Amino acid sequence: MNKTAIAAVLTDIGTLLELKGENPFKTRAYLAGARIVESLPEAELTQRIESGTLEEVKGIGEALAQKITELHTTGQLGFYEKLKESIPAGLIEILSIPGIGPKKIRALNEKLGIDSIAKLLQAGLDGQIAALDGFGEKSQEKILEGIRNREKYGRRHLWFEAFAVAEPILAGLRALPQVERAEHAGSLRRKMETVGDLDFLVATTEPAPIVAWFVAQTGVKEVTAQGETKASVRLTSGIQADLRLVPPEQFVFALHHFTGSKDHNVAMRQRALTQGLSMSEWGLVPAAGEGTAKQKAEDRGRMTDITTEEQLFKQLGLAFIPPELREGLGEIEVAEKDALPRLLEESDIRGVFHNHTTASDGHNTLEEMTAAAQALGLEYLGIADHSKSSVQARGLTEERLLAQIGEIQQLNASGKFKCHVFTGTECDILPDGRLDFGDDVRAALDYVVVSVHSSFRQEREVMTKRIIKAIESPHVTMLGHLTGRLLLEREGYDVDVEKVIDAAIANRVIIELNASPWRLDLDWRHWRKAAERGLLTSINPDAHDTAQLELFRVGVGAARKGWLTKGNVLNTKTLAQVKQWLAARR
Ligand code: DGT
Ligand code: CA
Ligand code: CA
Ligand code: ZN
Repeated sequence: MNKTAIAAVLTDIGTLLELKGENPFKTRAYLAGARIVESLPEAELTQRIESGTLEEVKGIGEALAQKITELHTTGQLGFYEKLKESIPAGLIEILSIPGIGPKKIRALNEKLGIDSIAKLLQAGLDGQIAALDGFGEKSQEKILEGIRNREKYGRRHLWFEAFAVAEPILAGLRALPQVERAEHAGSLRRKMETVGDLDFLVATTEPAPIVAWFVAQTGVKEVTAQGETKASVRLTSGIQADLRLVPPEQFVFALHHFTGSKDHNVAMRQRALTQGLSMSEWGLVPAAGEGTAKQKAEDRGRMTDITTEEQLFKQLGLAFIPPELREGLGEIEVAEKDALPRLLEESDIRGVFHNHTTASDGHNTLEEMTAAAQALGLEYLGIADHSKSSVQARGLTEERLLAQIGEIQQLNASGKFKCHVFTGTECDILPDGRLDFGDDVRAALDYVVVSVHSSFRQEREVMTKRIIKAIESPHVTMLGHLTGRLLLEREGYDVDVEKVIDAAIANRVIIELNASPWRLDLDWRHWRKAAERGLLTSINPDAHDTAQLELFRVGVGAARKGWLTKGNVLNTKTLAQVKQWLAARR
């Protein structure tokens, strides 16, 4: 099990213990342990487990070290399984509803006997929840909305979490001697922000042992289908995974087909037909009733030469279409003219803005964050801790911010790190559109992110005006998470995105692409058009610890889906260029 999966289990244990009403210290130890595991480099974790030195890490005691080791080596944990069995399944299911945590579930269970989502819904509709001590009308509505959202979003998963589950499975497949080629397909390969199920595709002449491995691997909870050339399993993470096995000469056609999207596939088939070809997961063959027998034979000969997707697209007169663009949104027409953009790549990113430290709600200090950014090879790191109105996030007062500016200037001057640190803030946009810090304070910073963190339920017009007012203020560099959505959890605020984009372009303000896998905000669907109209973005990890700095990679995936190129993204500039750009903007 990799560190992300281990951290997820530890977090789960913390939550379940809280649900059982265990000692809060115990609960917190697991949550802290999860954060520590997440922040350790993967290689260090492995090395420490192998050498038995995990307990030397601050915050990891003997019991925790044993559990992490068991998870890492076996992919399972007896303690965790027993814990889950000891709690009614209905209560665990309620945990998946946003807006209701373990403490509240316990209270509802004790006072109203609620032990299932159905009973929870009924109690909410009857107004019983609102009447309880410590709940009220608002939290009842939040719970009901959570239940409705859960139905709406179904059982989808964040791309990032699905990817963490899929990577080791793909590696496992590739390590099997019978496997000639193996790839991810489906929405995971297309980097959709959420994923319904995992799709794996394998080229082989000997499928049986591969199917046997797939259904028996650690992490399989249930085998839902098993045949000679395909299998489906449900994993302990709740994710469903499909495996398909094809002969090597069919692989590229199957890979294209199962990568999708459906809309892209439909358009590709139509295009093939206009050329007298029938395209499917099996291959590309002359359409029935077209051409002479001789021609068909020749075509067939030609098709077997196709072993890569590049060749497949070329055969249909198209430039290679990267998987991220295969959404049936006009990519085929552009590929026909060989006019697809050269998409942004992870290696284009030279620094990251919008990151938090322990000064507000981050988990690592300024120096730790800088060291981590440098270790990632980044030339610069932009700090942006919260502003004073975000009290729950320990937002900085003017005085604390000025002190932080001094600290950062000192760090830069000390030459301790090659990575340059930019001073900044994530300044709250107050409900009336004014900013939490005044002009003079903002002017003292290298850059300013402005974000909405309160009064989410304002009317569309009020919210739109509020954000535009902030954009029009002096000393504002970029707008943070434009819609405030939390994927699979909460819709964004009601806001006229197009109008906000217009205002940003007019005022030369950047709209960030928040790379947090829970946000990916602004959504990729807006970017192609916005960038064409001149909007600049910045891929911002919004990191709250050192490990999250690397989330810029997830943002690059979303940017690629939005057809963005290096030129559309501020943080592809060199340090010298960024300094110049920021100076010119002030
Ligand atoms: P997901 O799993 O809901 O996030 O989305 P996908 O795109 O991974 O969909 P999935 O797993 O149902 O199927 C994988 C790909 O297989 C899909 O993107 C396109 C292809 N495919 C599946 N069913 C059909 C179909 O009925 N028609 C066509 N043209 N393609 C299909
Ligand atoms: Ca899928
Ligand atoms: Ca599937
Ligand atoms: Zn924020």
